[in-house]
Amino acid sequence: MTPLCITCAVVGAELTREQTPHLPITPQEIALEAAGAHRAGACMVHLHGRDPRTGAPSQSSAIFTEILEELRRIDDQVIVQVSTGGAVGMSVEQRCGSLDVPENLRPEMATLTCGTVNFGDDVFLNPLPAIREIAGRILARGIKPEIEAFDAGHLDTAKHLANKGLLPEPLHVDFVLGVPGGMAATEQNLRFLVDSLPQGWTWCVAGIGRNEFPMARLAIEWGGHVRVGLEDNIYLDRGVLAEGNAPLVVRVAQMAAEAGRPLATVDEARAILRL
Ligand code: KMH
Ligand code: ZN
Repeated sequence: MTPLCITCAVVGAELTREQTPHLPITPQEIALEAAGAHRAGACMVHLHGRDPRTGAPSQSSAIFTEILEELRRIDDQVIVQVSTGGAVGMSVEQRCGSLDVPENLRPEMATLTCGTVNFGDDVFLNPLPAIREIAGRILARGIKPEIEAFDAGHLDTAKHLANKGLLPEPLHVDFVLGVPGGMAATEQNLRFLVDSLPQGWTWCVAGIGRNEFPMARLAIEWGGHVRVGLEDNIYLDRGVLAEGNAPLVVRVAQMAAEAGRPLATVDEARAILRL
């Protein structure tokens, strides 16, 4: 069985300290959470930035540089994937600040959302010209994109861009299911999406909120990969807050062990994801 790649989305853009006191905010806190997630079994971390004074989401290259400097000081192994989604309302220029870090800190992956989606009461805007622009910036830096698909049409857009030669195959896709306004986190929907993938593409699923562990279970059984983390879900059990990211990773690692699926090391993940 292919080893399981666990990605940990440690901070996100929307979560607040009012929702959970375990949210990391400063570059040091974010780096510590990322390293802890790696120790718990994740091979990759998905990173957003936060303004350390206010906690507001930030894609500033200075903040990403600080996070990555600190992370590399304590963990020089974990695969780094930066967000180019940022937060709703950010411009393409702002969102891509995460890509502009010194070369020695350059991430191996960056997200590329392939379509617009309602996002609660907001709209996460990703028109085609923006997708092409962000894709170009990711590829120009030799970074591998992870396609973020919040809906079925986003996968079709990724295929369209690949067919036009604007995205190199095989791609890696993260199905983000259960965002209010996006595609629901159901077994039927995930089956449809996985069956719609082109040959050789790899996939992972991020179930939002209470969908996190049920979706993880399906991915473990079906040979896909899993994203967990406070960005997507803050609860370990009903009403029980996860005391950081590591407990969420440990839960998925336990599920994988029960299913007889080994966890991917960072080197195995690099081979599986073709980094
Ligand atoms: N914060 C969401 C609006 C990504 O990281 O690429 C977008 C997001 C996707 O989190
Ligand atoms: Zn994100």
